[in-house]
Amino acid sequence: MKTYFSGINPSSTKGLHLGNYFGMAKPALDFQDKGSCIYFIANLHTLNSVYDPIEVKTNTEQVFMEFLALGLDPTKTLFFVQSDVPAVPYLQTILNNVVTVSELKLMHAYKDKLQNDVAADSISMGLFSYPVLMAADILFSNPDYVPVGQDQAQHVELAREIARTFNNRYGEVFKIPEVYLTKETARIKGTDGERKMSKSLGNDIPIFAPEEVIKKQIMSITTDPARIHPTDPGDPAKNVTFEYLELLGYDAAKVTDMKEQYKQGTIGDVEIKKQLFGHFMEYFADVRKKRAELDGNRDYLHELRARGAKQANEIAEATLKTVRRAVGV
Ligand code: AQP
Repeated sequence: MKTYFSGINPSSTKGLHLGNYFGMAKPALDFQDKGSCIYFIANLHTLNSVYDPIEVKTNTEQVFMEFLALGLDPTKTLFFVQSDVPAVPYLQTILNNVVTVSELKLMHAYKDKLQNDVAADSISMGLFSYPVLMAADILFSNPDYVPVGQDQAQHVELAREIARTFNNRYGEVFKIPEVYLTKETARIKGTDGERKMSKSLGNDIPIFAPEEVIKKQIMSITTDPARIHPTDPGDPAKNVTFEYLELLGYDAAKVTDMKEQYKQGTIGDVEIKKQLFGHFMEYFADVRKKRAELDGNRDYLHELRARGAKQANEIAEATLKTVRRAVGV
């Protein structure tokens, strides 16, 4: 049976967005019936961007609930919180020695910061070395596949490289995991219609936010800039609203019809966005309800978290024992 491993960084108070859902959560959750799954909340990674302890704690609990609401089945899947498993950062300390600074300088999280005019010397070690922590996250459970969105594929590649280097130096310890990308949904565009949907860019549509927040985000979607009036002909390819409607399985004939009207200038952007908003709320109605129910059941969540921690610790400690023996500590 194949093993699947993935996680999410609870770095925003807004929680999971449409990009996280189609890029990672949905494909990852679909594997629950096909193999053995290990999914986690990467709250140690959050520390490289969120400095308010209350926010870190609240976000962690929130995303934990959201994953469950989206369909994570704890009877099938090992589900845990990263900070509950200290063997993982211990493993990172060891893996730091099988990766070079020049390899880390090629990682997009670091390069993105530099592109945003942040001075290299002011970037924290946490951010710079987070791909090594991610390698430790992945490698401790020796998974076969890591389902992620396109932006994280490079980090999985690095984890593979780290595992290869480690194995060459110390003998076969780690399985080399494969990245799993769902081609059509690996990079969901943000509401600006260009960049990747991201919590930090503010171009996201959060799934569990209050209705008015979701509505505001949808109504702010950038559409064909050449179209000033609803009666101007527009280019559907320049309006990401249509992509979202298709992604969310909106009636295909209606989408085709709306695109035609868009080209002819017989439908307004507001009308299309209203359709998307209504459909979005309908599509996620059940999971939003489930999330609210889970929120009222804190004892169950604590019990689940403790159970996941126990199982993940057993696996991580066994791997760490092998790794420590291999390196001689
Ligand atoms: N727009 C996206 N399209 C497809 N997949 C995406 N993912 C994120 N955005 C998209 C995938 O979701 C998983 C969890 O992501 P994460 O939150 O841990 O980290 P991220 O990729 O850095 O997500 P954000 O929203 O862009 O966060 P910030 O702004 O904090 O950096 C990953 O598998 C990711 O690929």
